[in-house]
Amino acid sequence: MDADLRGDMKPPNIVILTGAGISQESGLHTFRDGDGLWAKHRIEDVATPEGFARNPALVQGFYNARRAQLRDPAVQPNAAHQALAELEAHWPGEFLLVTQNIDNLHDRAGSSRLIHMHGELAKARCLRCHAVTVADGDLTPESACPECGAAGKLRPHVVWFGEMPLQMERIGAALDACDLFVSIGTSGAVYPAAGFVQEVRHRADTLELNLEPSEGSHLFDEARHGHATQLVPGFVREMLAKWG
Ligand code: BV8
Repeated sequence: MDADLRGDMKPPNIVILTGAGISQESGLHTFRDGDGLWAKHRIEDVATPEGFARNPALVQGFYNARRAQLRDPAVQPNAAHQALAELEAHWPGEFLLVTQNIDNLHDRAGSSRLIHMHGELAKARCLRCHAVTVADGDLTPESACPECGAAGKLRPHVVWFGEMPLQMERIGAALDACDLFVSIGTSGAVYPAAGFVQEVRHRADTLELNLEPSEGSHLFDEARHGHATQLVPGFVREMLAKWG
C-alpha cells in the first residue's frame, strides 16, 4: 500500500471505518466474538424495531446495561482511539472517521471529524417530536422526552437492523473522494458498512487492521492482523512520518 507509487504528491484523502474490535481493549464487548453480545441476546429481540415494539422494557434494559458499562471509570479510550484522534489532528489531507460503534470512546479520545453511522448509546430519540437528546442514565418505557414531555415515547438513538444508517450521503461523498480506506476492528458482517471496501477498492488503496481476517479480508490490498492498540498507533506513526 504505497500512495507514492501513483506519483501522488498530495496527501491521500482518508476514510477510516471502525467496529467493536477497536473498543474491545477498553473493556467493551464485541458482537461476534466468543463472549460477544450476540452470544447472550438474540438480535431480533434487542436490535430490531420489531423487538422494541414487542418488548420495550427488554430492549431498554439491554441498552441501559451497555450505557452503565460506558459510565464505568475503568472504560476509557485506548491507544487505538487516541492514535486516530492524533492522525485527524495532524493530517494535511481530507479525513473522515466512520464508526459503527455506539460507544463514545472516539469522541472522548478527541476525534471530531467523526460519524456514528449506527447512532449513539448516550442519546435518545423521541418517537413523538423526533428530538435527539442526551440519555446518559437509564431509559424506561415510561421515560419522558426532555423536549416535548411525551412519556413512553423515547427509544435509544441507535440504528437497528432494517433501519437506515445515519449520514449515508456524507459517508458516500467521502468514499467517492477517498484515496485510502482503512477498516479497523470489524468483522465485515453487517451492511452497508461491510460493503464500503467494495465501493472504493477499484480506485483507492485499502487496508484492514483486525485481530483476524474479516469476512471481507480478501477485498483489501493489505491486511495486518493483531490487536488494535498495537496496529493502529504503528499505522498512524507510518502515515505521519510520510505525510505529516
Ligand atoms: C440497512 C446496533 C437498509 C447498535 C447494529 C443480506 C445481505 C446484505 C445485507 C442484509 C441482508 N439481510 C439484511 C441485511 C441488512 C442488514 C445486515 O447487514 N444484516 C447482516 C446480519 C447480514 N443491515 C441492516 O439492516 C442495516 N440497515 O441495511 O438498511 C435500508 C436501506 C434503505 C432504507 C431503509 C433501510 C443496519 C445495520 C445496523 C444494525 N445495528 N448495531 C448496537 O446495538 O450496537 S449492527 C452491529 O454489528 C454493530 O453496530 C456493527 O455495525 C455490526 C458489526 O459488528 P462489528 O462492529 O464488526 O463487531 P463484531 O463483533 O462483528 O466484530 C468485531 C471484530 O473485531 C472481529 O473481526 C474481531 O476479530 C475484531 N477484534 C476483536 N478484538 C479486537 C479486534 N480487532 C482488533 N483488536 C482487538 N482487540
